Amino acid sequence: MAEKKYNVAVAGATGAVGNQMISCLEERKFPIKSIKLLASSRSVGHKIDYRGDSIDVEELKESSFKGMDIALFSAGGGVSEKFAPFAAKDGCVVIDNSSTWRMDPDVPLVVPEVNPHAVAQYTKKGIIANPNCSTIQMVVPLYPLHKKYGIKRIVVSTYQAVSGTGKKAIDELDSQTRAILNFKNYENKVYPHTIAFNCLPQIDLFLENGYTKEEMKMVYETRKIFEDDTIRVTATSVRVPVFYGHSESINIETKENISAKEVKSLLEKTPGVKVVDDPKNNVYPLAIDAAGQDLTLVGRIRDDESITNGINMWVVADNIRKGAATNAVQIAEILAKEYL
Ligand code: 25A
Ligand code: L14
Repeated sequence: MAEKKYNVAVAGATGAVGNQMISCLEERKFPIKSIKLLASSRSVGHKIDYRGDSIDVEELKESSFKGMDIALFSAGGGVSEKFAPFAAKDGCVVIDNSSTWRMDPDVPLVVPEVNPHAVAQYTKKGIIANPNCSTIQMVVPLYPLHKKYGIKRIVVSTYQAVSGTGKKAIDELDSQTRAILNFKNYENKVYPHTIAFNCLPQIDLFLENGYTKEEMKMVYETRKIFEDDTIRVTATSVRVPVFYGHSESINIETKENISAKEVKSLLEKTPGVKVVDDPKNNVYPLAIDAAGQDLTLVGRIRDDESITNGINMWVVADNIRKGAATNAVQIAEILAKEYL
Protein backbone atom coordinates (compact mmCIF):
# COMPACT_ATOMS: atom_id res chain seq x y z
CA MET A 1 0.00 0.00 0.00
CA ALA A 2 1.30 3.48 -0.83
CA GLU A 3 2.36 5.54 2.18
CA LYS A 4 -0.21 8.13 3.20
CA LYS A 5 0.98 11.71 2.66
CA TYR A 6 -0.06 14.94 4.33
CA ASN A 7 -0.56 18.63 3.59
CA VAL A 8 1.63 20.44 6.11
CA ALA A 9 1.79 24.15 7.03
CA VAL A 10 4.56 25.88 9.01
CA ALA A 11 3.49 29.14 10.69
CA GLY A 12 6.49 31.33 11.57
CA ALA A 13 8.50 29.68 8.79
CA THR A 14 11.11 32.47 8.62
CA GLY A 15 11.98 32.36 12.32
CA ALA A 16 14.76 30.45 14.05
CA VAL A 17 12.50 27.54 15.08
CA GLY A 18 10.30 27.62 11.95
CA ASN A 19 13.37 27.26 9.73
CA GLN A 20 14.54 24.28 11.75
CA MET A 21 11.06 22.72 11.55
CA ILE A 22 11.31 22.79 7.76
CA SER A 23 14.78 21.16 7.90
CA CYS A 24 13.56 18.49 10.34
CA LEU A 25 10.60 17.57 8.10
CA GLU A 26 13.11 17.17 5.28
CA GLU A 27 15.77 15.27 7.28
CA ARG A 28 13.28 12.87 8.86
CA LYS A 29 11.53 12.32 5.50
CA PHE A 30 8.11 13.23 6.86
CA PRO A 31 5.51 12.02 4.31
CA ILE A 32 4.52 15.37 2.75
CA LYS A 33 2.02 15.85 -0.06
CA SER A 34 2.32 19.65 -0.03
CA ILE A 35 4.00 22.21 2.22
CA LYS A 36 2.78 25.76 2.91
CA LEU A 37 5.15 28.27 4.50
CA LEU A 38 3.49 31.06 6.49
CA ALA A 39 4.81 34.17 8.23
CA SER A 40 3.81 37.79 8.74
CA SER A 41 3.38 40.22 5.83
CA ARG A 42 7.00 41.33 6.41
CA SER A 43 8.24 37.99 5.08
CA VAL A 44 6.09 37.85 1.95
CA GLY A 45 8.43 37.74 -1.06
CA HIS A 46 10.96 35.51 0.74
CA LYS A 47 11.59 32.05 -0.66
CA ILE A 48 12.67 28.99 1.32
CA ASP A 49 14.14 25.79 -0.12
CA TYR A 50 12.34 22.55 0.58
CA ARG A 51 13.72 19.35 -1.03
CA GLY A 52 15.20 21.29 -3.91
CA ASP A 53 12.07 23.39 -4.54
CA SER A 54 12.01 27.11 -3.82
CA ILE A 55 8.78 27.84 -1.94
CA ASP A 56 7.19 31.30 -1.55
CA VAL A 57 6.44 32.47 1.97
CA GLU A 58 2.75 33.44 2.25
CA GLU A 59 1.05 35.73 4.73
CA LEU A 60 -0.58 33.87 7.62
CA LYS A 61 -4.35 34.37 7.45
CA GLU A 62 -7.42 32.91 9.11
CA SER A 63 -8.13 30.99 5.90
CA SER A 64 -4.58 29.64 5.45
CA PHE A 65 -5.40 26.17 6.81
CA LYS A 66 -8.22 25.07 4.51
CA GLY A 67 -7.28 21.66 3.07
CA MET A 68 -4.21 21.32 5.34
CA ASP A 69 -3.81 18.29 7.65
CA ILE A 70 -1.12 19.42 10.13
CA ALA A 71 0.22 22.88 11.05
CA LEU A 72 3.44 23.42 13.01
CA PHE A 73 3.33 26.81 14.76
CA SER A 74 6.29 28.85 16.03
CA ALA A 75 5.41 32.48 15.49
CA GLY A 76 5.04 33.57 19.11
CA GLY A 77 2.27 33.23 21.67
CA GLY A 78 -0.03 35.93 20.30
CA VAL A 79 -0.05 34.41 16.79
CA SER A 80 -0.83 30.95 18.19
CA GLU A 81 -3.61 32.25 20.37
CA LYS A 82 -5.26 34.01 17.46
CA PHE A 83 -4.70 31.55 14.59
CA ALA A 84 -4.57 28.02 16.06
CA PRO A 85 -8.36 27.91 16.57
CA PHE A 86 -8.92 28.80 12.89
CA ALA A 87 -6.68 25.93 11.81
CA ALA A 88 -8.44 23.51 14.18
CA LYS A 89 -11.85 24.64 12.90
CA ASP A 90 -10.75 23.73 9.37
CA GLY A 91 -9.74 20.23 10.51
CA CYS A 92 -6.00 20.96 10.49
CA VAL A 93 -4.30 19.66 13.68
CA VAL A 94 -1.99 22.25 15.25
CA ILE A 95 1.30 21.37 16.95
CA ASP A 96 2.12 24.58 18.77
CA ASN A 97 5.54 25.61 20.05
CA SER A 98 4.43 28.65 22.06
CA SER A 99 3.48 28.67 25.74
CA THR A 100 -0.13 29.73 25.00
CA TRP A 101 -1.90 26.34 25.05
CA ARG A 102 0.45 24.25 27.18
CA MET A 103 -1.46 24.32 30.44
CA ASP A 104 -4.94 24.09 28.87
CA PRO A 105 -6.48 20.88 30.29
CA ASP A 106 -7.95 20.11 26.86
CA VAL A 107 -4.58 20.33 25.11
CA PRO A 108 -2.03 17.51 25.44
CA LEU A 109 1.58 18.50 26.24
CA VAL A 110 3.82 15.91 24.65
CA VAL A 111 7.41 14.68 24.76
CA PRO A 112 7.43 11.55 22.56
CA GLU A 113 9.97 9.67 24.75
CA VAL A 114 7.78 10.27 27.82
CA ASN A 115 4.03 10.49 27.11
CA PRO A 116 3.33 9.62 23.44
CA HIS A 117 -0.10 8.25 24.47
CA ALA A 118 -1.22 11.82 25.32
CA VAL A 119 -1.30 12.67 21.58
CA ALA A 120 -4.72 10.91 21.51
CA GLN A 121 -6.18 13.89 23.41
CA TYR A 122 -5.67 16.12 20.35
CA THR A 123 -9.33 15.54 19.39
CA LYS A 124 -10.56 17.80 22.23
CA LYS A 125 -9.37 21.10 20.71
CA GLY A 126 -7.43 20.09 17.59
CA ILE A 127 -4.26 21.41 19.26
CA ILE A 128 -1.19 19.65 20.70
CA ALA A 129 1.35 21.72 22.65
CA ASN A 130 5.12 21.37 22.41
CA PRO A 131 6.71 21.96 25.85
CA ASN A 132 9.28 24.59 26.78
CA CYS A 133 12.81 23.77 25.56
CA SER A 134 14.28 23.58 29.09
CA THR A 135 11.50 21.26 30.24
CA ILE A 136 11.88 18.87 27.29
CA GLN A 137 15.59 18.21 27.82
CA MET A 138 15.04 17.77 31.56
CA VAL A 139 12.19 15.24 31.35
CA VAL A 140 13.83 13.04 28.70
CA PRO A 141 16.51 11.67 31.10
CA LEU A 142 14.47 12.08 34.31
CA TYR A 143 11.42 10.08 33.20
CA PRO A 144 13.04 6.59 33.40
CA LEU A 145 14.46 7.58 36.83
CA HIS A 146 11.03 8.73 37.98
CA LYS A 147 9.46 5.43 36.89
CA LYS A 148 12.09 3.31 38.64
CA TYR A 149 12.96 5.34 41.76
CA GLY A 150 10.07 7.83 42.20
CA ILE A 151 11.38 11.40 42.06
CA LYS A 152 10.31 13.45 45.10
CA ARG A 153 12.02 16.71 44.23
CA ILE A 154 13.96 18.33 41.38
CA VAL A 155 16.29 21.33 41.82
CA VAL A 156 17.40 22.69 38.44
CA SER A 157 19.53 25.62 37.26
CA THR A 158 19.62 26.36 33.54
CA TYR A 159 22.28 27.99 31.36
CA GLN A 160 20.24 28.98 28.30
CA ALA A 161 21.40 29.95 24.81
CA VAL A 162 20.18 33.15 23.14
CA SER A 163 18.67 31.29 20.16
CA GLY A 164 15.69 30.43 22.39
CA THR A 165 14.56 34.03 22.03
CA GLY A 166 14.73 33.90 18.22
CA LYS A 167 16.74 35.43 15.43
CA LYS A 168 16.95 38.94 16.85
CA ALA A 169 18.68 37.65 20.00
CA ILE A 170 21.20 35.64 17.96
CA ASP A 171 22.02 38.89 16.12
CA GLU A 172 22.28 40.82 19.41
CA LEU A 173 24.88 38.46 20.96
CA ASP A 174 26.85 38.52 17.69
CA SER A 175 26.84 42.30 17.29
CA GLN A 176 27.51 43.08 20.98
CA THR A 177 30.46 40.66 21.04
CA ARG A 178 31.99 42.30 17.96
CA ALA A 179 31.31 45.82 19.31
CA ILE A 180 32.92 45.13 22.70
CA LEU A 181 36.02 43.51 21.18
CA ASN A 182 36.39 46.53 18.88
CA PHE A 183 35.78 49.18 21.58
CA LYS A 184 32.60 50.32 19.78
CA ASN A 185 29.28 51.47 21.26
CA TYR A 186 26.32 49.12 21.35
CA GLU A 187 22.72 48.94 22.58
CA ASN A 188 20.74 46.41 24.62
CA LYS A 189 17.63 45.87 22.49
CA VAL A 190 16.45 42.31 23.15
CA TYR A 191 17.41 41.75 26.80
CA PRO A 192 17.31 44.31 29.64
CA HIS A 193 21.12 44.04 30.05
CA THR A 194 24.18 43.30 27.92
CA ILE A 195 24.30 39.57 27.12
CA ALA A 196 27.83 39.47 25.60
CA PHE A 197 30.42 38.40 28.24
CA ASN A 198 27.65 38.25 30.86
CA CYS A 199 25.08 35.98 32.59
CA LEU A 200 21.52 37.19 33.17
CA PRO A 201 19.43 35.53 35.91
CA GLN A 202 16.22 36.35 34.05
CA ILE A 203 14.42 34.49 31.26
CA ASP A 204 11.00 35.85 30.32
CA LEU A 205 9.07 38.11 32.69
CA PHE A 206 8.97 38.14 36.50
CA LEU A 207 5.86 36.90 38.31
CA GLU A 208 4.37 37.95 41.67
CA ASN A 209 6.26 35.17 43.52
CA GLY A 210 9.68 36.48 42.41
CA TYR A 211 10.27 33.64 39.94
CA THR A 212 10.29 34.16 36.17
CA LYS A 213 7.68 32.68 33.84
CA GLU A 214 10.37 30.41 32.38
CA GLU A 215 11.15 29.01 35.87
CA MET A 216 7.49 28.32 36.65
CA LYS A 217 6.95 26.72 33.22
CA MET A 218 9.48 24.05 34.26
CA VAL A 219 7.44 23.36 37.43
CA TYR A 220 3.98 23.11 35.85
CA GLU A 221 4.96 21.49 32.56
CA THR A 222 7.01 18.73 34.25
CA ARG A 223 4.01 17.78 36.40
CA LYS A 224 1.68 17.72 33.40
CA ILE A 225 4.03 15.62 31.23
CA PHE A 226 4.76 13.14 34.06
CA GLU A 227 1.03 13.11 34.95
CA ASP A 228 2.08 13.51 38.59
CA ASP A 229 1.14 16.64 40.56
CA THR A 230 3.04 15.53 43.67
CA ILE A 231 6.49 16.03 42.15
CA ARG A 232 8.23 19.10 43.61
CA VAL A 233 10.29 21.23 41.21
CA THR A 234 12.25 24.43 41.80
CA ALA A 235 14.14 26.22 39.03
CA THR A 236 16.57 29.07 38.40
CA SER A 237 16.86 30.05 34.72
CA VAL A 238 19.92 31.92 33.51
CA ARG A 239 20.74 33.35 30.07
CA VAL A 240 24.36 32.82 29.05
CA PRO A 241 26.29 34.13 26.02
CA VAL A 242 25.99 30.89 24.03
CA PHE A 243 24.33 30.75 20.58
CA TYR A 244 22.94 27.19 20.51
CA GLY A 245 22.46 24.56 23.23
CA HIS A 246 20.92 24.84 26.69
CA SER A 247 22.83 23.32 29.65
CA GLU A 248 21.21 22.33 32.94
CA SER A 249 22.54 21.39 36.37
CA ILE A 250 19.93 18.99 37.76
CA ASN A 251 19.65 17.60 41.30
CA ILE A 252 17.02 14.99 42.16
CA GLU A 253 15.90 13.34 45.36
CA THR A 254 14.12 9.99 45.05
CA LYS A 255 11.88 7.80 47.21
CA GLU A 256 13.77 4.57 46.48
CA ASN A 257 17.49 3.87 46.90
CA ILE A 258 19.39 5.23 43.93
CA SER A 259 23.07 5.28 42.92
CA ALA A 260 25.07 7.10 40.24
CA LYS A 261 26.22 3.75 38.87
CA GLU A 262 22.65 2.51 38.34
CA VAL A 263 21.56 5.85 36.87
CA LYS A 264 24.39 5.70 34.36
CA SER A 265 23.50 2.21 33.18
CA LEU A 266 19.77 3.01 32.99
CA LEU A 267 20.41 6.19 30.96
CA GLU A 268 22.72 4.30 28.61
CA LYS A 269 19.64 2.31 27.56
CA THR A 270 17.23 5.29 27.41
CA PRO A 271 15.98 6.31 23.92
CA GLY A 272 16.87 9.90 23.02
CA VAL A 273 19.67 10.06 25.62
CA LYS A 274 23.44 9.81 25.14
CA VAL A 275 25.60 9.37 28.23
CA VAL A 276 28.76 11.49 27.84
CA ASP A 277 30.52 10.92 31.13
CA ASP A 278 34.24 10.24 31.34
CA PRO A 279 35.56 12.90 33.72
CA LYS A 280 39.06 11.38 33.92
CA ASN A 281 39.49 12.33 30.28
CA ASN A 282 37.65 15.69 30.65
CA VAL A 283 34.66 14.26 28.78
CA TYR A 284 31.22 15.68 29.65
CA PRO A 285 28.30 17.24 27.71
CA LEU A 286 29.02 20.58 26.02
CA ALA A 287 26.69 23.01 24.27
CA ILE A 288 28.91 23.13 21.18
CA ASP A 289 28.69 19.33 20.88
CA ALA A 290 24.93 19.18 21.52
CA ALA A 291 24.22 21.80 18.84
CA GLY A 292 23.20 20.41 15.46
CA GLN A 293 22.04 16.97 16.68
CA ASP A 294 18.94 15.55 18.36
CA LEU A 295 20.09 13.60 21.43
CA THR A 296 19.98 14.86 25.01
CA LEU A 297 23.52 14.54 26.42
CA VAL A 298 23.92 13.57 30.07
CA GLY A 299 27.11 13.54 32.13
CA ARG A 300 28.72 14.47 35.47
CA ILE A 301 26.41 11.83 37.00
CA ARG A 302 27.25 11.80 40.73
CA ASP A 303 25.73 10.68 44.02
CA ASP A 304 24.53 13.69 46.01
CA GLU A 305 26.53 13.04 49.18
CA SER A 306 24.46 15.52 51.22
CA ILE A 307 21.31 13.32 51.25
CA THR A 308 20.44 9.60 51.29
CA ASN A 309 18.86 9.26 47.84
CA GLY A 310 20.13 12.05 45.64
CA ILE A 311 21.78 12.42 42.22
CA ASN A 312 23.45 15.34 40.43
CA MET A 313 23.86 15.54 36.66
CA TRP A 314 24.66 17.93 33.80
CA VAL A 315 22.25 17.79 30.85
CA VAL A 316 22.73 19.51 27.48
CA ALA A 317 20.63 19.57 24.29
CA ASP A 318 20.09 21.64 21.15
CA ASN A 319 17.27 23.98 22.22
CA ILE A 320 16.12 24.69 18.67
CA ARG A 321 16.12 21.00 17.64
CA LYS A 322 15.08 18.66 20.51
CA GLY A 323 13.93 21.70 22.53
CA ALA A 324 11.56 22.84 19.77
CA ALA A 325 11.54 21.72 16.12
CA THR A 326 12.55 18.05 16.40
CA ASN A 327 10.14 17.42 19.27
CA ALA A 328 7.32 19.01 17.23
CA VAL A 329 8.10 16.89 14.17
CA GLN A 330 8.31 13.74 16.33
CA ILE A 331 4.79 14.58 17.59
CA ALA A 332 3.65 15.02 13.97
CA GLU A 333 5.07 11.58 13.17
CA ILE A 334 3.02 9.94 15.96
CA LEU A 335 -0.08 11.88 14.93
CA ALA A 336 0.28 10.84 11.29
CA LYS A 337 1.14 7.21 12.00
CA GLU A 338 -1.43 6.48 14.71
CA TYR A 339 -4.30 8.91 14.31
CA LEU A 340 -4.71 10.58 10.88
O1 25A B 1 5.36 34.14 22.59
P1 25A B 1 6.41 33.10 22.68
O2 25A B 1 5.82 31.72 22.57
O3 25A B 1 7.22 33.19 23.93
O4 25A B 1 7.43 33.29 21.41
C1 25A B 1 8.17 34.51 21.10
C2 25A B 1 9.16 34.31 19.97
O5 25A B 1 10.05 33.30 20.43
C3 25A B 1 10.41 32.48 19.33
C4 25A B 1 9.82 33.02 18.05
O6 25A B 1 10.78 33.97 17.44
C5 25A B 1 8.63 33.78 18.60
O7 25A B 1 8.25 34.80 17.71
N1 25A B 1 10.02 31.18 19.80
C6 25A B 1 8.84 30.68 20.21
N2 25A B 1 8.97 29.47 20.75
C7 25A B 1 10.29 29.20 20.72
C8 25A B 1 11.08 28.11 21.16
N3 25A B 1 10.58 27.03 21.75
C9 25A B 1 10.94 30.27 20.10
N4 25A B 1 12.22 30.29 19.91
C10 25A B 1 12.91 29.22 20.33
N5 25A B 1 12.39 28.17 20.96
P2 25A B 1 11.56 33.76 16.05
O8 25A B 1 12.27 34.99 15.73
O9 25A B 1 12.33 32.52 16.02
O10 25A B 1 10.38 33.53 15.01
C11 25A B 1 9.56 34.51 14.65
C12 25A B 1 8.71 33.95 13.49
O11 25A B 1 7.38 34.32 13.73
C13 25A B 1 6.91 35.04 12.58
N6 25A B 1 5.89 35.97 12.96
C14 25A B 1 5.94 36.96 13.86
N7 25A B 1 4.78 37.63 13.93
C15 25A B 1 3.96 37.04 13.01
C16 25A B 1 4.67 35.99 12.40
N8 25A B 1 4.13 35.24 11.44
C17 25A B 1 2.84 35.51 11.08
N9 25A B 1 2.10 36.49 11.62
C18 25A B 1 2.62 37.29 12.58
N10 25A B 1 1.88 38.27 13.12
C19 25A B 1 8.14 35.71 12.07
O12 25A B 1 8.00 36.13 10.78
C20 25A B 1 9.13 34.60 12.20
O13 25A B 1 8.93 33.68 11.16
P3 25A B 1 8.31 37.66 10.42
O14 25A B 1 7.83 37.84 9.05
O15 25A B 1 7.76 38.54 11.52
O16 25A B 1 9.84 37.86 10.46
C21 25A B 1 10.57 37.50 9.34
C22 25A B 1 11.83 38.34 9.29
O17 25A B 1 11.56 39.71 9.64
C23 25A B 1 12.43 40.16 10.67
N11 25A B 1 11.59 40.87 11.66
C24 25A B 1 11.02 40.34 12.74
N12 25A B 1 10.37 41.29 13.39
C25 25A B 1 10.53 42.45 12.73
C26 25A B 1 11.32 42.19 11.60
N13 25A B 1 11.64 43.15 10.72
C27 25A B 1 11.20 44.40 10.95
N14 25A B 1 10.45 44.73 12.01
C28 25A B 1 10.09 43.80 12.91
N15 25A B 1 9.35 44.15 13.97
C29 25A B 1 13.08 38.96 11.25
O18 25A B 1 14.48 39.21 11.35
C30 25A B 1 12.80 37.81 10.29
O19 25A B 1 13.97 37.45 9.59
O1 L14 C 1 8.95 28.13 24.75
O2 L14 C 1 14.73 31.50 25.54
O3 L14 C 1 8.09 29.06 26.48
O4 L14 C 1 13.76 33.42 25.50
C1 L14 C 1 10.01 31.26 25.84
C2 L14 C 1 11.33 31.97 26.14
C3 L14 C 1 11.27 29.40 24.82
C4 L14 C 1 12.57 30.07 25.15
C5 L14 C 1 8.99 28.95 25.66
C6 L14 C 1 13.72 32.21 25.44
C7 L14 C 1 10.25 29.78 25.83
C8 L14 C 1 12.38 31.54 25.17
